[in-house]
Amino acid sequence: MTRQLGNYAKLVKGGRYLSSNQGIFRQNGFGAILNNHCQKNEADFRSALLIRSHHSGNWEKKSSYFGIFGVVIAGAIGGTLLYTSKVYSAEKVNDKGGERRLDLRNIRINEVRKHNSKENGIWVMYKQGVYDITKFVDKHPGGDKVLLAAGGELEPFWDMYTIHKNQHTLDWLESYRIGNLHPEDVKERQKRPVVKPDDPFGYEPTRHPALRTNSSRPFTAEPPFELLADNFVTPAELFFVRNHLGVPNVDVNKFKLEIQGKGVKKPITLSLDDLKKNFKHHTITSAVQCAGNRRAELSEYKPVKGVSWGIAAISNATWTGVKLSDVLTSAGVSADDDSVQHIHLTGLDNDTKNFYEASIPAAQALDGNKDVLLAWDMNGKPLTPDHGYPLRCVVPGTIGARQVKWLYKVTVSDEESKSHWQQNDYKQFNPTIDWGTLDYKKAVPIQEYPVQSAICEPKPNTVVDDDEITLKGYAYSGGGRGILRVDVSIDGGKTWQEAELENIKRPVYKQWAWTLWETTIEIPQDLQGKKFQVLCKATDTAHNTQPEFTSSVWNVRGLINNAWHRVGVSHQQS
Ligand SMILES: Nc1nc2c(c(=O)[nH]1)N[C@H]1C(S)=C(S)[C@@H](COP(=O)(O)O)O[C@H]1N2
Ligand SMILES: [Mo]
Repeated sequence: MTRQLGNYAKLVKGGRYLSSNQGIFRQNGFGAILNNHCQKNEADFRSALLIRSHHSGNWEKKSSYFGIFGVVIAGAIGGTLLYTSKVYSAEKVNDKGGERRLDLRNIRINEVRKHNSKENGIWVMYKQGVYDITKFVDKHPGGDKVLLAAGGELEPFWDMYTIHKNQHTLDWLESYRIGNLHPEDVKERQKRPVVKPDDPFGYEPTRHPALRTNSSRPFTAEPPFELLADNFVTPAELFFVRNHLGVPNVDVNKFKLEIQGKGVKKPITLSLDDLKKNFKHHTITSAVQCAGNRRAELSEYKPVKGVSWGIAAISNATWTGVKLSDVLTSAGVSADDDSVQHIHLTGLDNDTKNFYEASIPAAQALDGNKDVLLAWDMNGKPLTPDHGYPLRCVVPGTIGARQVKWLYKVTVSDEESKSHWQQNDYKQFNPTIDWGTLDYKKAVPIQEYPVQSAICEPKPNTVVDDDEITLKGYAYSGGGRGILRVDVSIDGGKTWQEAELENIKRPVYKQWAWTLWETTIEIPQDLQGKKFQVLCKATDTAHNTQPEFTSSVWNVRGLINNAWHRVGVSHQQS
C-alpha cells in the first residue's frame, strides 16, 4: 500500500483516472484483483488508461468511472468485464455468453445460491450460464466485494452502469463456465413481479440484489456500506429506500400536481408535461439521509424503536426538476403574506385513510436559493418507482422524511402538516425521556440535518497485516453547510489525522451533496498484533462537530445519531 493513494486532490486535478485507478487499485482488494489481472495483459491495461484519460466528462461521468473501478460486480468478474469493455468496445459483440451448452450439466438455482462464500465456493449466473469463479478469486486475494455477487446473477451489477459487453470479456467469463441453469429456474427467473391491485403492497418493484433489506412491507433497504463510498453519485439501483407504505401505482398520463391552500391566489393543476414546459429546469446534486441513519448503534447503548439502520441510510444523487419557489410564485404565493408559513407536501402512497405527508417552512420553499425541487429525474433518468416516480420533492439539507415521493399535492398553510410523520414521529428528545414520559407535542419536527460522518472501509472485524490502514467514508451536513474537515483517530481520540476530502467543485453556501474522504493511517508499535478501533468525526463549515458518545445523543426513537463512528479491527503480524 502506498500513502499517496488516498489523495483525492491529486485525483481530480490532471490525470484523475490514472491516479484514481491506481488509488483504488491499491487500497481495496477489489481494485487489487483488477490490477493483477490487467497486468497480465499490459497492453490492455494501458489502452484502457488511454481511453480513460481522453475522456473529459463532467463529474457525474467521472464518478461513474470511479464507481466502476471501485464497485461493480463486486469484484473480479465485473471489474474485468468493465475494464476490458472500454478497450474492446469498438468491436462487434456476438453475445454468445451464457447460452445453453449441451456439453454441460443443468444446475438448480438453489445449488448456485449455496455457493456464496469463499468456504462454499463462489458461483455466479449470467443468462443461462453458471460459472465457478472461486479459483479466479483465490488467485487474486483480497476481493471481498466479489462476495456481493456470489451465488447470484451478474446482470443486475452490469446493468447498474450500463456497461457495454464485449467479446473478450464474455469469452473470459465462459472460461469459468461449469454448467447451465436448470430450464425451470430460467423460466422462474424471467417472471415479472405479480401485480395485485387489492394488496396495499401489490405494486412493489423488483429491487437490486445487493440492497440489504431491513423490512419488506413497507420496503426499507440500504446499500452495502462497502460500496457506498466508491461513488460520489450513488447509482439509483443502490440508493437506500425508505418507504412507509406500499409503492403506489401511478399512471403518468393521468398524473396531476395540485397547488392549493392559503395565500394561493390562483390554485393550479399541472401535468408532468406542464411542469416541464412552463418552468425553468434545474439540476442539483443532493444527498438524502434518513433521520434514522445509524440507529442500530444507538440500540447497542439502550434499546430504541424503529428500522434498525446501519450506516448506509444515506445516498447522493443528481436531481432534475423545477424549483418549488417558481411554481409557488406562479400560483401567486408570496412570502409577505402572513398566512403563508408552511408548505405541506402530500404523496400518493396511502393506507386508504392517510396519505404520506410532511411539511417544510414556507421561507425555505419560497427561497429559490434553497433549491427545493419538484424533481422527475434522478441521475439523468426518470425516477424509479421506489424513489417517487413520477415526481418527488427534493429538499436539500433537510432530513429524508420531508422529501416527499410520489408527490401530487402542495398545500400552503399557516400551520404545519398534521400528519403522523410530521407530528408523532421524527422528533428528538433528551436521553432520559422514555416511552412512558414521551410527549410528542413538546418537541418540534426535525428539519435540517446536523453534521455526520461514517467509515465505510475497513469493514468491522477486518484483520490487517500491514503496518498501516486505509480508511474511507462519507461526511455530510444539513442546511447547505459543507464539510471543513474529517478527522480520524486510531487511539480513541487522543491523536487525530486529517483525511483527504474528495475535491469536487461545490457551490460555497449551498453544499447539498455529501463529501467522500479517505486517508491512510499508520498503526503504531503499541497497537501491532492487537485489537483496536478506528474512528472518525467531521466538522462542518459552521464549525459544528460530532459528539463523542452515542449515550449523549441517545433518544427513544433512535433519530439523528451522529456520534463519532467507530469500527473495530485487529492487527496481525505478518
Ligand atoms: N410519499 C412518501 N415520501 C417519502 C417517504 C414515504 O414513505 N412516502 N419516506 C420518506 C423518508 S422517511 C425518507 S428517509 C426518504 C427516503 O427516500 P428514498 O427512499 O428515495 O431514499 O423518503 C421520504 N419520502
Ligand atoms: Mo426517513
